[in-house]
Formats: sequence, structure tokens, C-alpha cells
Amino acid sequence: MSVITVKTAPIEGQKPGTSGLRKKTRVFMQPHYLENFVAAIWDAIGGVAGKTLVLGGDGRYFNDRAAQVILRMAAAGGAAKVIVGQGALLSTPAASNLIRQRATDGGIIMSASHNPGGPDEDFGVKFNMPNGGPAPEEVTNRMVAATQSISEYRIYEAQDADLSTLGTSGMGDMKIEVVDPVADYAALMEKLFDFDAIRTLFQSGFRLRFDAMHAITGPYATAILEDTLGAPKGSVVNATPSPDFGGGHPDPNPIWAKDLMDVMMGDGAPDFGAASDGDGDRNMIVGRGCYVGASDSLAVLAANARIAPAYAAGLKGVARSMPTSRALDRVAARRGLDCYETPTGWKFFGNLLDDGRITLCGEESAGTGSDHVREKDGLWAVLLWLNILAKTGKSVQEMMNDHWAEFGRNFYSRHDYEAVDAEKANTMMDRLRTRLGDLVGSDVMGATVESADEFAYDDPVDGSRATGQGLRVAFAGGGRIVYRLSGTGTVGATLRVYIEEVSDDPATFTMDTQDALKDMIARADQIAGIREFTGRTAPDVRT
Ligand code: VG1
Ligand code: CO
Repeated sequence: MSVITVKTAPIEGQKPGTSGLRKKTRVFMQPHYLENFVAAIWDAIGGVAGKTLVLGGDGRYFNDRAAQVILRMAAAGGAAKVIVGQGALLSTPAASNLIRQRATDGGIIMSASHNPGGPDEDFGVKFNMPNGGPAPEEVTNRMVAATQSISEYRIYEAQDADLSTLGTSGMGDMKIEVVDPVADYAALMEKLFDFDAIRTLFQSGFRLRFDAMHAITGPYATAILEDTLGAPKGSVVNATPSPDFGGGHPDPNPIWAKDLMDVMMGDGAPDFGAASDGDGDRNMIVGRGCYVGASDSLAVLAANARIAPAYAAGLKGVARSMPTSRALDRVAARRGLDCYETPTGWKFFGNLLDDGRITLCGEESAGTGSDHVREKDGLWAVLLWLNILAKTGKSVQEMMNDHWAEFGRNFYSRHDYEAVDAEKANTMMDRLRTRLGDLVGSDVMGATVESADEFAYDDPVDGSRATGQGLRVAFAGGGRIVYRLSGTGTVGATLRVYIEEVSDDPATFTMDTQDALKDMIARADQIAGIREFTGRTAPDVRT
């Protein structure tokens, strides 16, 4: 067996978006497509020779084949070792943890996260750095450059590695260590939280429904929630990962996790419901009769994190992505915490976490996390919620009511217009961009625009600048509308409109979110001409 050098040529469009390179699976399966991109990763990290990497994915269609290609290319590049999750599986937070715990040189995660999977759906590849976090733009830019000049790649000629058996084997001079994907992650969770308190909660009859959505968190949630913490068998549903996620979108929101919503809103609902996404980094929290928006969940966790052992000494600071509601800012202001506003995508939290400026952070897209890893972490958020409920004895609804009573309420919703004609979406954004200056000071349906700009971010740690990160319009009184085009979609453009309104009047706190936002929603259309440009009368998804 030997190393083969394969002639190739650049392939258009190999540009990582918000979180890695995502394309239709059939695109990834084309000759040289995956190989070119993996070669570009090796190039961007200064070669893979002598390095130790982590490898795993969310189990979607092509995950197993892609893993074999990546291993053969790592062996050909002279990698010292690849640590692989058994069956080529690892959730994104578990991969981040392994990269850090084993002090490796980084890792490759095969996932398109919340995008559906299957031969006609999506696949993705992402590189994480030695800190466990997604590669920053400086590194992904080098990958893009490498994809544009590639002329050959090297691959080891070998049979498939056995990834089903735990233990160490070899491929040429490279070692392959197959590890249990759950064990190290579960051990980390046990260190962070008061497992005894959560166990006692379940013993008292507290009922949970965790919907793994046929995705990677199934084995993690079953091991931790049922086997270790004593939640009754069957509390974790849809727990076996499937290559096409049972034909659904593994996206934990009220639309795609409708089964869970129906159970939680129905008679005899359990006390606590949760769901996670394809790769296990997102979470949705829902109490009995009470859906918790992700921005609110982040604020509640920030306000109560000290209840959990890992955060008992208090938080160093907090951060949220720009479109995320400012409920978190209210908590930070009251508790005297620094609060950072970053562009969309977890990679922007990495420096703040590494530099010890923040402990907790999150995004409106159902992503919350802390400095325990360098990715958002779905099951972590669920466990922190359970730890807080166990120690306070409150229900989810009571937590929310008490939170709003103390901090006020930021009504918040994201409206997604999916698979919109890309040219029309860009025209809409371009037109709005040129009009931002004129908007300032104007009246839009009875509300005064206080500021309007395109968000850019200067990283306070390394001084790097990220521009073009979303158009935002803020109103006197605290309301806000943000417009962005998605960087994870694979068909046309997805327009995301983020709508926020604040209230300090307790009489409004239990209002329905869409009702409370009615005027802001109308303003969002009036300002940007959403209907006119997209030809849609309503969004595809509201979260
Ligand atoms: C979306 C979310 C963003 C998240 C990203 C990756 O990006 O809005 O908050 O970080 O997905 O999450 P975009 O560019 O489509 O808005 V995941 O769980 O899909 O890795
Ligand atoms: Co995800």
C-alpha cells in the first residue's frame, strides 16, 4: 500500500459559511469535491504532518464514507494520529471537548448541523482549532484560497479502517484511535453540574421529554439523562441517530419539533421538554404549556448560572450574537457583568472565551454554551436548566414569570424566508443598505428610528475586523429589527428578519409573542419591502 497523488483542479464555491462548508450531499459526493476541500484544510493549517486530530460527525448520510476519505488523506499527509468517535460519530460539543481534553491540533466535524440529511439533502465539513472552536475567518480564508489553486492531492491507498471497534490500529505510520463518543463528554457534564440534585428531582416524579430528533444527541441524552440521572426509560425519544434523521429537519424549533410542542402544550404534559439539532449543539427548551425563546433562555441561564457548581464563583462576563435579543444585556447590566455583542456564528466567541472575558454566551438560533468547550452545547443547556429547576423547585413557567418580573421582557421572534431567489434577496439588502442613513430620525408607523447601520465587529482580543454582519434598525424605546442573509443554507437565499420589542409593563408579560410584535413586524416589511422582493406573504418559519 502506498500514497497516491491525484491530479485535480479547483472547484467553484468551496467557501465555508457561518459554520463550515455546507452543500448538497450529492455535490460533496462528486469526484474530488471532498478531497479538494480536505487538502485545502491541510494547506490552511500548515500541513497535517506530525499532527493529531479528532474526527467525528453527526451520522448523516455519507458520514461514514467521508470519514474513510479524511483518514486516508490524513495518513497520506503524515498525520501522527486521528482520534475517531466509534462509528465515526461525535456530537459537535463532544468533538470540541475531545480536541481540548486530548490537547490535539484540532479536528474535523462532519455535519450540516440543523440542515436535513440524506442523498438529496445536505452534508458539511468543518475544521476546529486546537482550542476546540470553529476556525476563525483568517483560517477559512486560507482554505478558500487553497481550493482556488489546487492541482493535486495525496491519498493513502488502503482498505477502510475499522471504526466500529474501540482501540488503536494503524494506517501506514498513522495511528487511529477509536474512542467511545459519549464517555468523556458525560464525565465533563458530571463535573459541571449537581447530578445528585437532578437525580433527586427525577426521584420526586419530575417528568422530562427529550426529543433527539433522530440525531446525534440520542446516545448522549440516553446515557446521561436516563442511565445516569434516573429519568424514566423512554424520556428520551427519537434517540437512535439515522442517516436522514427520520426524514425530518433536525432543527429544534416549534415547527420542526412540532411533536414535542404538541405534547408540551397538551393535557398531562411532562414538566420539562427539550430538543436538540443534528449535531447536538443546539437546544430548545419548553416547559409545560410554556415555550422558552432561545434569547430568553440565554438570559435566564445567565441570571441563574451560579446555582450550578461550575459557575458558583460567578460569571466573568457574557456575550451574545448581534441579532440575539437584548434580554441578556438587561441581566448583565443588573449584575454588573461585561456584555459583548458579536457577529452570528460561534467562531466569534472563541477569543472572548479563551481570553477569560466571558463565561457564558449564546445565540438566538437555539445555541447556548460556556467556557467548558468552544462550541455551543445543546445537552449542556438542558442540564443547566435541570440543575436550576432542581435547586429552585420552580417550574419553567415560574422561572420565566420571575425573570420577566425582575428584568422586564424582550419580546422576540425570528422570521425566516427560505429558498428565496438569491438575486432578489441581495437586491433587497442592497437597497436597504443605501437607505439606512435616511432612516435615522424618521418615523416608521409611529416609532422613531434612533439608529440604523450595518454591523461590523472589531475583535477586542486579536483586533480582527468582520464587516457586513447584518443590517440593524433600532427604535426609540428599545425596539429593533435586524436583517441578515443566512450563511448556512444550500438553496437560494434565506432571509432572516429578527424582530424585538421591549416591555416593562407586567400586564403585557404573558402576551403572545407574535401579537406583542405585531407593529414591529409591520414596520419590518414597510422598511425593507420583504413581500415585494421575496414575493412571500408570510415567513416559512417563525421561532
Ligand atoms: C445559523 C444561525 C447561527 C448559527 C449557525 C450555525 O447561521 O443563525 O446563529 O451559529 O446557523 O449553527 P445562519 O448564517 O444560517 O443564520 V449550526 O447548529 O447550524 O452549526
Ligand atoms: Co448545530
